Amino acid sequence: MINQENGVFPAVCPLDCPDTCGLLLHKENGKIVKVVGNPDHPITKGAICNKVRNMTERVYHPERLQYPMRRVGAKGEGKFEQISWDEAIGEITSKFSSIAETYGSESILPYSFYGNMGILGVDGMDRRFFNALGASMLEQTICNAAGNTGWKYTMGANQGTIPEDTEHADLIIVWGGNIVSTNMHQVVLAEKARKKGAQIVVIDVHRNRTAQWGDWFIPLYPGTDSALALGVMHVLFERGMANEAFMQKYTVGHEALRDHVQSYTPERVARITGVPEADIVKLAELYGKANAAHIHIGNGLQHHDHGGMSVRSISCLPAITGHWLQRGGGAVRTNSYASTNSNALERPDLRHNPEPRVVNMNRIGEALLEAEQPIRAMLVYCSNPLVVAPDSERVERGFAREDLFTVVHDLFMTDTAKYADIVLPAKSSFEATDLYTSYWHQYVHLQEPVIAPIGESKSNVELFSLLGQAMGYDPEIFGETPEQMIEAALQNTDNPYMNGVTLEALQEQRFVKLDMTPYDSYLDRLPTPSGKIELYSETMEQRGLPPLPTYRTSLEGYDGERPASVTDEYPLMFVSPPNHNFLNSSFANTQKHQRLEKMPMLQIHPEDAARRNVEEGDTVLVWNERGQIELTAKITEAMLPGTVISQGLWWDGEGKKQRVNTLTSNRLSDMGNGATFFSATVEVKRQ
Ligand SMILES: Nc1nc2c(c(=O)[nH]1)N[C@H]1C(S)=C(S)[C@@H](COP(=O)(O)OP(=O)(O)OC[C@H]3O[C@@H](n4cnc5c(=O)[nH]c(N)nc54)[C@H](O)[C@@H]3O)O[C@H]1N2
Ligand SMILES: Nc1nc2c(c(=O)[nH]1)N[C@H]1C(S)=C(S)[C@@H](COP(=O)(O)OP(=O)(O)OC[C@H]3O[C@@H](n4cnc5c(=O)[nH]c(N)nc54)[C@H](O)[C@@H]3O)O[C@H]1N2
Ligand code: SF4
Ligand SMILES: [Mo]
Repeated sequence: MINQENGVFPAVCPLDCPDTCGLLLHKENGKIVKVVGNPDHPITKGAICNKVRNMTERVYHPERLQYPMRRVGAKGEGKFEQISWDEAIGEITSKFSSIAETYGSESILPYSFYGNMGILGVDGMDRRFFNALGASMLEQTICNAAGNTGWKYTMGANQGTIPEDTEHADLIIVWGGNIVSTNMHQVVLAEKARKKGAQIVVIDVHRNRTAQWGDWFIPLYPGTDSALALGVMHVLFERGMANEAFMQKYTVGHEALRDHVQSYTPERVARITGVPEADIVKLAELYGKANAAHIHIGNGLQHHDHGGMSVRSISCLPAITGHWLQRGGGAVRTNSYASTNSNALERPDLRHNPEPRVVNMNRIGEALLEAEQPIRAMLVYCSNPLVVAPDSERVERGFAREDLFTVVHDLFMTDTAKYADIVLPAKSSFEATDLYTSYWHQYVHLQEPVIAPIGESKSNVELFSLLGQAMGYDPEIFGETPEQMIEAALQNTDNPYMNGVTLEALQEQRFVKLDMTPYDSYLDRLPTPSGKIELYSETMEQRGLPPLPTYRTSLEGYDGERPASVTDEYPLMFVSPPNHNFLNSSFANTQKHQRLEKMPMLQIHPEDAARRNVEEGDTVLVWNERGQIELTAKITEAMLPGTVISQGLWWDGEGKKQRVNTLTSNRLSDMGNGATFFSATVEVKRQ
């Protein structure tokens, strides 16, 4: 493909998005001129989002990094000089070696996430390198750790309704997810259900694009979802809408749950959530009377102090009504039916220190500034921590440490890369070979290079192969080709869903469907300790968590029951979810995507604005004890009074202070050591 100047070539979207679309790249004179959805892909069906339709803006952006560079200015200043790959690899390996020798290998830390979802590059050759080096390990819990852990207490594994079935649902509840922007093919499937009469309910803290599309929007206070779920359960039990036969056969703990939810009366739940009593009853009636209700549990509601419990509570609902038994009924948080052989890919056996120090990625600022055993070197790839990690002022102070040796591998000079000692240019996914699974649908994809690398850029696999070989590690392990790695990844996975997914099949078909045979008996052998849906979880009890779904307030500094009563100093709840045209902080530097989002804004309720003399379009200062940013006020009744919203992970850019994570906390969630981005409080004033 790479050598063909013209034609249409298969590809896969590499972004951290559940849809993992099949793409077709149109090439003219050796350049990609158009990116479209593959019409033959059963989920994509030819439709892709605006972000990726404009992917050529990113791939051929004039500011793409072309060659390795060494810092010549101060950290953060962004001044670099060109060096060769040989020099870069030599400098990195000699620094890493001397740091490991003097201070121990665990003073070196990788920092990565899923800027490119290719498994070989982020869960493959990179891991081999850090394992062989004996580096500290990064706990990668910035995205969905809290909610996934909460779900697993109830259901055992991150497996729920399969996407295609949801078109058969007669009620779809989108709970804390902005699927119009973040999971567009679920919207397509829900539209099919809607044509057959399904109703769409959206439960969110603001009237996002999805709420505007749905039939009924229920706004609530941030972090109060457990209370709402418990209120619904109260009504279901009280009005005889619980499915006794289902609960007997498939669940444990339903008697205890029935007693427990008696105290969550609609009156009490209304006070906690801001949802009127009548609406709580109406929601429960809708849910209880539906035949096949599907709940899409988004990522947003779990970015809270008690986000794990929110997902845990909601995941109990379909077990009370038995919607699981109907096609399309049930719920989904994320789907991990696919898996690969991680031992073969990551080679944990290469470690001399099998239990290394673990650093939580949400606390990277604190770790850099305060770790007892200082972090002396970092290699950042597929992530932009200065923008995406919480408490970003602290992260920035950490990266500014003069005695820290930092390498950043990226396509662009991000806010993070400006703090690097060595910056390395990364290939885009269309320039490399890699393997992609989806965390929502059932197709596994292969990407092979469609265009030649831009400048001297290298893929993650190439970078870590070079580093491993320069360190003198086993040339067989560090010399493996991507194809050899894929074969290893697909062998002995012990996962029956992976039957038939082979390199040959992928090379021939580009994407291969999982073998979904085991899904038919999914409910009969859940991987929970009891083998059933656990409404009461002894594991949670043993871990000091409430064994039954229980509401706890999510607001910083406040331990009462009513979230509207936040502190006097910071009275507004601040929620900062992603926007439509960026993918986390990716695309925040492409002009086309920027223009579509206009500018970083603060959505504020008219009551809260009036109290502060804030008018539409004003520049406002938003601050708390962690720092301050400037945003443009947008006055709207999209949320309940007391909540303010800023969408999108903008970079700071020239002289601007606009990163929302300046204001977010690095506290960890109740479960899974996850991020608590949306449990922040702030004050606002006119500039
Ligand atoms: N366009 C676009 N698509 C993306 C991304 C992107 O940045 N842009 N990011 C990708 C990634 S990495 C992820 S994890 C997913 C995330 O996508 P989603 O699962 O949709 O999650 P979020 O967009 O983080 O949040 C969804 C909604 O939850 C709301 N919310 C916040 N707090 C609460 C709460 O306490 N209760 C309730 N009910 N709602 C709450 C937010 O306001 C937001 O409207 O999207 C992926 N897709
Ligand atoms: N306030 C707030 N903060 C959030 C969120 C939120 O909703 N609100 N969302 C959180 C969530 S859910 C997530 S998942 C995280 C996401 O955080 P990140 O995973 O850090 O996501 P991105 O901002 O997209 O940064 C990815 C970087 O990888 C680079 N990259 C892309 N491809 C490659 C490659 O092949 N090789 C290398 N070396 N680099 C590559 C991109 O250019 C980009 O700079 O952010 C979290 N932060
Ligand atoms: S970002 Fe999501 S919706 Fe857009 S092309 Fe990629 S996988 Fe598809
Ligand atoms: Mo995420």
